[in-house]
Amino acid sequence: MVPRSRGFVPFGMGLFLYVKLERRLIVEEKLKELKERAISKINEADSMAILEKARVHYLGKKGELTKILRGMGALSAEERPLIGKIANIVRENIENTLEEAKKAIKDRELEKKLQSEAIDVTMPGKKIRTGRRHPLTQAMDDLKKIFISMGFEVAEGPEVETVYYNFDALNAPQNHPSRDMSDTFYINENVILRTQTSPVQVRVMEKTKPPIRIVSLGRCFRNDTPDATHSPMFHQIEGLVVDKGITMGDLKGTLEVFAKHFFGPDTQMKFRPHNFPFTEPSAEVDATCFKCGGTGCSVCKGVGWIEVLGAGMVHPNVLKNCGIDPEIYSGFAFGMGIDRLTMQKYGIDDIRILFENDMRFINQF
Ligand code: 2NL
Repeated sequence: MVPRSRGFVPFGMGLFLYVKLERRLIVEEKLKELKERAISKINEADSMAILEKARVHYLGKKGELTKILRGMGALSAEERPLIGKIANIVRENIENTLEEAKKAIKDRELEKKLQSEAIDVTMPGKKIRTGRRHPLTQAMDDLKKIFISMGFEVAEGPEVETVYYNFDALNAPQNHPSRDMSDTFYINENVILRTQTSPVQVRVMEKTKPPIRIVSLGRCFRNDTPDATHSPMFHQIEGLVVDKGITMGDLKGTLEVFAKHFFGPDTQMKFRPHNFPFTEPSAEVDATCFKCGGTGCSVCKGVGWIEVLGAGMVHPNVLKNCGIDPEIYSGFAFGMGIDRLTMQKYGIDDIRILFENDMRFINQF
């Protein structure tokens, strides 16, 4: 109860009380104003960074709320808890608003992210273009598999060869027509593009003690003018077996097993006498047509047989040239054109299309 004895203490107590009340109201007013400003600022914020800036500005150690509370020193001991309570409520209000704004911004950012990363599952997919093996590669893989299953190893050698490995070592006479410039690509007098895969076998025989059981496959080259049945580049597979006691019977048995695997289990074989410089005796080998089985069709031109390979017993001179004693060892060899077989198998009527890399062609296999 404040005594109001105006006459006794003019202005004294009344003014004092009024000023004190005024100070408290000013602090309260300031707190209220701060709260409103802070809340409206927070509600305007559209990023976490702006929110954090606002938090530091209003509630931080050097922030506006602290500044106002420092002014409380001028208040009396009864007033301070009251203002303290109000200040706490203001702080709580601002903090709650901050939390809500934070959550709203997070939600909005998540929504934005989800929208930008949304996948339209109804959009057409991108076509995956898978490659495929060229029909010649398929044929070579098939051939390798069959001969590997029979105990052969695959040997490789250079496509650029010497005249020695391609002709001399293989017992080709000096005047053999295949040596001619018009039949063979010469790099120089002694170096050529191999015309067969036999030089690979010569190289293996030179450095391997029998038993030898190898096949070699790959590109060969002849100076032919391209047409439907000739290409200056073509593919061969050759096989070679050298051991003690190898006979023509081993050759026939091996080729028969191969033919039944490659052309079908009912395939029959026919040996016709022939002549190669590197084998003696030599033979050309026909198989019953894989298409008609021997009754005659367009693939076998009505005869029921197709010529598939050349073969024979390795000429003693070839063994000698490779450092193998023909009195102790004997061997057989055979050679086959892969391109023609592939063409017959798939009904391809022009060899040149195998080497044009036209995807419309390759995609059919
Ligand atoms: C054919 C005929 C043949 C050989 C290749 C050969 C290899 C050596 C020794 C003896 Cl190292 N012979 N190979 C034998 C006979 C025939 O190929 O018409 N090929 C398409």
